[in-house]
Amino acid sequence: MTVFVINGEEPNVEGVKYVAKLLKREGLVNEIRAVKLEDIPIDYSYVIGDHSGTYAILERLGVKKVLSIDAHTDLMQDYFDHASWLAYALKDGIVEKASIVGAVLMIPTTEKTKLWTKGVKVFPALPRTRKVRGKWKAYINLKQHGMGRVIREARKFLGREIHLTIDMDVLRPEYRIARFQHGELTLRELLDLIEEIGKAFRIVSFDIAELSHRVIKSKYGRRAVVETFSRLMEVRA
Ligand SMILES: [Mn+2]
Repeated sequence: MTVFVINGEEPNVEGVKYVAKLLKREGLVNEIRAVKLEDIPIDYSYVIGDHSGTYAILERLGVKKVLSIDAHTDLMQDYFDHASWLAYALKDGIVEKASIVGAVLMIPTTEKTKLWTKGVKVFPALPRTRKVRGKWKAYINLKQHGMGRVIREARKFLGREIHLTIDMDVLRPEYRIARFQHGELTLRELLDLIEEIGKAFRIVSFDIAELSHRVIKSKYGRRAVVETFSRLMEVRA
């Protein structure tokens, strides 16, 4: 049964509550099971507000490999929030390996911390480079290398069983779902990506994150959330 995690600031809380009703109306969930961050039950599908909620879900599930589809890498290290939860999860040993697909921001350009080179592989949406042993190297990215190559590389790195987390801000700005900066993917691309991930991996559990009040007034956003959730339910193990 899908769990709706009521977390984050007021705009996120509003977003999750709205999406819960939306998915019920669409017949995609039978009842609304809403919980607070401290009461997360073991399940396989979650809808959450602030992306930092994924930390609590992973801690609860004990899944150590994560595939994150996100416009941001969420690898900041200043304080715990939606922009740093993955770095904290890696540091705290909640997550062993993570791959981020579709990032446009916060992409590391140097190998200063071992965390990024050992535990993380980033596959940006667009061409990007980083410095490896004094030389600039290109990241494998969606635009130049394609979805198939990116998924193969992620699969090699993570193994077969994963938790899949989707930050809805990975979609282009016109979808207006998340509070902060959106990324580069169209809904079509996101749905194809989910489809291909479903073939290559066993998705043990998943979550959809960074919903906010903006989705209430966004026709494209509502449609994107409904279709993304429904596709995830189809491809899940
Ligand atoms: Mn995120």
